[in-house]
Amino acid sequence: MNTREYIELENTYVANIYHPLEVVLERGEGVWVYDVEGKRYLDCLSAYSAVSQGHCHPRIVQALVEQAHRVTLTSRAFFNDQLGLFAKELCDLLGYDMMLPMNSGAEAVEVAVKTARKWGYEVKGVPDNQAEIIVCEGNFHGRTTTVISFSSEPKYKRHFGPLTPGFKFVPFGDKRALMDAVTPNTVAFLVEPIQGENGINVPPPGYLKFAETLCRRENVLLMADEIQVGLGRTGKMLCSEHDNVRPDVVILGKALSGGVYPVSAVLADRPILGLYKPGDHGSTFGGNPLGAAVARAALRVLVEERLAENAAVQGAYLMERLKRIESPYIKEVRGRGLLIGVEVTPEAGGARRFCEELARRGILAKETHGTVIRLAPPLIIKREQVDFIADTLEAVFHDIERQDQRVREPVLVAA
Ligand code: IF1
Repeated sequence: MNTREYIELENTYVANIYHPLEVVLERGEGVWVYDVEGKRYLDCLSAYSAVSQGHCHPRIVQALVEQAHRVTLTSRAFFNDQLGLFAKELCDLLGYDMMLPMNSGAEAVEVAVKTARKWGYEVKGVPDNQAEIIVCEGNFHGRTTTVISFSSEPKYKRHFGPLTPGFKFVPFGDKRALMDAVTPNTVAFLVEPIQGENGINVPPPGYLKFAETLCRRENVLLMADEIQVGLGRTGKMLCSEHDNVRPDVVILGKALSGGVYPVSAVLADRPILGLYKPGDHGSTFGGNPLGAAVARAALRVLVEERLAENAAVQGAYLMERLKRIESPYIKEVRGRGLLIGVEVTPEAGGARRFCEELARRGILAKETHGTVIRLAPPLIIKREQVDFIADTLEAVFHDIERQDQRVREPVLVAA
């Protein structure tokens, strides 16, 4: 089959929840992915930061295959020989007492919400069913019905009601609004250290530190959604580290498994996760030995290949190169480490057309919120590959400008 036939198949049998670029991928290796026509692309999306270790990393795939020949799923009605080791290695790496393993990011966010409420009632003494969680406008934390209940994006909520109550919105980065939103019933503040989906929005310096101090003073849990920005993506093991902040609750997913298997987790200290008793929560696949073995390998790769450090170095270099591109169509270049957004101006006609031209030239990038080209390549990326990204992006902007100029000029001549 060819590209068109694969696209027709997917459009016929799969619910239409995305607007993909018309590229059909069949193989991935490192920073490269290959389509069914044999064309090679540098993956600048990394499956939304899940494939930070690179596609099909041999050590992670090996862990998957070896474990798959031993046992894949036992349920947690019994212990298994991988989960405890994974939990200790993860907690030791990030400096927390305990973790609760799940599968998707949204499931881990749901656990964080349930944990904050449970802690609020059983420790803080909030009256039952009165718990409030503060979230930011422009947040993205997943697609389950409770999680979209606290989305500020109408499109994510429309026709999915009735929604879950108990959430308050504050503008992202606004210290005053955050302080004013806290009440005696506030149990948590849930925040992305950098907003990914909303356009790679970096908060003002000191905002997260302010939030941490406020939460400590008001006996509110600071919960950081590090699913996209964590695990080396922004140049630190956790994005919160940039602000020298230690959240009470850390939520992980995506690169926790290197994109090889769905693994997510919530980390916290014993006074919080120690509240759980048998039957309070559960999951068929949560904590399964296959995912645990894969995640152990994915974490080893992150640490031993010093991927956070590489993200810091290559990301700074890429940012510097992108900021030097002179184009009337570039409004702003922002981000941290290897999570970079190139926002285009209103005159540029949207980010999609740039992503389509980038794909034609062998760079896969995805637009977010219509005007931002998100660049998030695997953290293993090398200098010459970063130059390929920057060179190609510069050429695309200049070619599209010239093409638009030609379209405009004839009108001037005629007039
Ligand atoms: C989609 C976005 C990115 C996330 C953060 C939780 C989750 C995500 C900060 C939920 C997931 C994915 C989901 C996917 C596209 C992608 C995405 F544009 F939607 F927001 F990355 F920016 N917290 N993000 O980014 O994790 O349940 O998906 O494992 O839903 O379109 P999940």
